[in-house]
Order: sequence, then structure tokens, then C-alpha cells
Amino acid sequence: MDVKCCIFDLDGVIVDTAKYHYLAWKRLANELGFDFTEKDNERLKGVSRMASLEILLSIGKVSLSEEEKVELAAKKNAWYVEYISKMNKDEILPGVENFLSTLREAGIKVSLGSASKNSMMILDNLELTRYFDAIIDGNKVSEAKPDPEVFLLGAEELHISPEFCVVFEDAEAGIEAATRAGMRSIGIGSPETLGKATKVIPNLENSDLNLLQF
Ligand code: B16
Ligand code: MG
Repeated sequence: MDVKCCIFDLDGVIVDTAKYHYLAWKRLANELGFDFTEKDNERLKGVSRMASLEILLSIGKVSLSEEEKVELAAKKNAWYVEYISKMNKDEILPGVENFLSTLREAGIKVSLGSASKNSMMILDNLELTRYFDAIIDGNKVSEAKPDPEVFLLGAEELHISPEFCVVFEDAEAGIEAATRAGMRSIGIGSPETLGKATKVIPNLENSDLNLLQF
């Protein structure tokens, strides 16, 4: 087995934060006078905060100045932080902690590769921070997935060549980012949307090192 590093996306792989993003974005949309559905929210998964706001505003056909946008993004984030500050270990997705622990025992490095600027707080609340050798998130990257930057930075920080890295992702843009980084990928979700991944599994439940045999 030649895998030396596993890189995990956060939302949709380790935990479902999308539901809290949804509550906060919906609250903002309602305040602006329009509705925001769960289907609309699908378009925001894996997308950065400011790009998410642009999508939301286009749904409501609202145009604002840059200054107003920055203000609204901060407002949404304050609500979101309020929701996620109540998260705990019970919200870790099935099989995740067990798999992270298996990787560490096997000497395989673990990195986060997320667009979120709140990832540290989330990992702390889930009591998962100690499993990570590197945390690359929205505070460290300038380019959003499908740009490979977030995954390449993880490999670089751990001094591991991309060919020995495997990315775990639930979004199509994340799978593309992994491919562009020269890494293999495991899609978490359905083969219909993640068909370009090296392998697709429904979730990490009962996962062991056999998953890393390609
Ligand atoms: P924040 P991931 C992404 O997380 C979410 O899927 C996306 O909905 C969110 O807008 C983005 O993080 C930024 O999050 O507002 O907390 O910085 O899937 O890349 O782990
Ligand atoms: Mg995701």
C-alpha cells in the first residue's frame, strides 16, 4: 500500500455543517425579503462564503455594493458560528473517528482540506483536532476548489508527494481539485455525481485500510 497521506474535506465528509449553513443563509434571505430553499442550498456546498452570498443574492435578484456584501456575509457568519458553537461529538458522521484513528495507528498522515474559515472551531467541538497533522482551510487558501491549491498545500506542509495522497470529498468540484492536484480520490456519496473519483463509497462507516487499496 503506497498511501502516505489522507486529506479530508470537512462539510459532508466529517460532519454535516450544510444544515447550519442553510439555517443562517435562509435567515439572511428572509431578512432581505425572499425565500431560500434546501434545494437552493445544494448549490452552496463546497463553495466559499463570498461566492455563496453571490449565489444567494442572484436567487433573490438583489444587487448590493461590495461594502454591503461584506456586512451581510459577516452577519450570516455570526449566526452560523452561533449554531455550530453548540455542536458536539454526536454529530461526527458514522465511521469517521474510527477511520481517523486507524490511519494514525498505521502511520498514515492526516490533513484537512476545507473551504471553511470556521474549521478549527468545528474540529475542536467535535474533539477531532488531535487526529490532524495539518489543517488547510479557508484561512490559508486563496483559490477555491476545483483549484487544487487546498490539497497541494496539505501535501506540501506534510512533505509528501501528491501521488501518495488520497482525498476524501463529497463535492464534484473537490474531486476535480484532487485530480488536478495529481491525487487519487474517494468520493463520499453517490456515483452519479462523483463518478470521476477513483472510488466512490456511500459513507465511511466500517471503513478500514482496505479502502486504500486501489
Ligand atoms: P465558512 P467544505 C464549505 O466546507 C461548505 O461546504 C460551504 O457551504 C461553505 O460556504 C464553505 O465551507 C465556507 O465556509 O463560511 O465557514 O468559511 O465542504 O469545503 O469543508
Ligand atoms: Mg464538502
